Amino acid sequence: MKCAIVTGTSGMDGSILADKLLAKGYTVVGIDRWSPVGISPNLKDAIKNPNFILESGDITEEEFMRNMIIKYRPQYFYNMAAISLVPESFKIPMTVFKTNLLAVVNILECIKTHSPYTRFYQASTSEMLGDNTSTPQNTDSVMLPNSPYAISKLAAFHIVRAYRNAYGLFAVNGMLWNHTGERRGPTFVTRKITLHIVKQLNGVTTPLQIGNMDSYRDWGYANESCDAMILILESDVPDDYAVNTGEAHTVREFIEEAYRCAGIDIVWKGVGKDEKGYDMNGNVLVEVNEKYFRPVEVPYLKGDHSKIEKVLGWTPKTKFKDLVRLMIEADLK
Ligand code: F7E
Repeated sequence: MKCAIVTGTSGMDGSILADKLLAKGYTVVGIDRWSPVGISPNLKDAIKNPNFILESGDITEEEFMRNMIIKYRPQYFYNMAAISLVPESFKIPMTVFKTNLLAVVNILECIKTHSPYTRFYQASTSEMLGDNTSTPQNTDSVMLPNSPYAISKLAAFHIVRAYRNAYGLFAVNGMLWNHTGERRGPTFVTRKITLHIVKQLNGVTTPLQIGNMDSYRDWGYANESCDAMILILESDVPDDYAVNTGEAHTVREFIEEAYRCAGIDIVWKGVGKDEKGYDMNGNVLVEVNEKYFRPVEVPYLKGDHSKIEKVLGWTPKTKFKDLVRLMIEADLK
């Protein structure tokens, strides 16, 4: 029976991957830190499956990870665990480098020494592009990372390539542009918006507090992004791929579309930190709050997925408006 280790298994991508791999008949070893609030609702289906094994531990613990690799010697290893909230990375940069980079080096070392046939997938990110606003972007674009998160991920990207080239490991990077869906964590902007709108529909009167609305993101549907990850790790030749939709929209557009799905047209008034979004009756629904501005911003992300389309046959299917709608509908439920 095929076995896959998935770190960060409680998160959006980790849990979707677990579900998809279990559906393919694999044994899935999900690794995540122990949580005082118990098992994540994202794992509600996986946990019922006898082929799912939940191991609690921290990927920064070298010996724990070595033991996991020796114990299971999996065919596949998906490294989805990371400190992934960009503004947070400015507050705890040392922890970010430990988790997003040093843990990757340790896992690769363990695979090289104890299980060289394990295929390793690294969750890489468009955030590495940073200040590079030329589009469309892919894995060959100039990387100008501008946050501890992005810098740690770029170093990890290169260490994966180096281990592939130096030791012949099947170690690959899936560079994903923003992706979201029903399981997105509530601190990321898309889910923060949809959850707040649903609260407002249920009577909450506090406005949505938002930061910079003018950055562009290329948002794909996480369910489809995870299909791409599996294709990348199960392909014939190890290589790095860019996964995105090739369309960019602003945070402002996401807000407008999400309210539209809830039957509300937003009217903007004011500028900069004084800007507010109103409904047709003059009620304030959205308010800019400087607290959510970042020390530096990644202004424009729009990807090129022609390589994965050509080599592995992956294409994005869910369009921006449908993605926003499915998130609102899921949160309404
Ligand atoms: O921000 C702006 C914010 O936190 C998107 C992670 O998965 O994708 C994600 O990184 C944009 C930024 O995602 C708020 O300034 C405005 O311009 O949802 P986000 P992100 O930083 O793009 C990449 C590919 C990753 O790899 C990351 O791990 O929205 N924004 N107001 C806000 N963002 C947040 N979080 N909260 C706000 O209130």
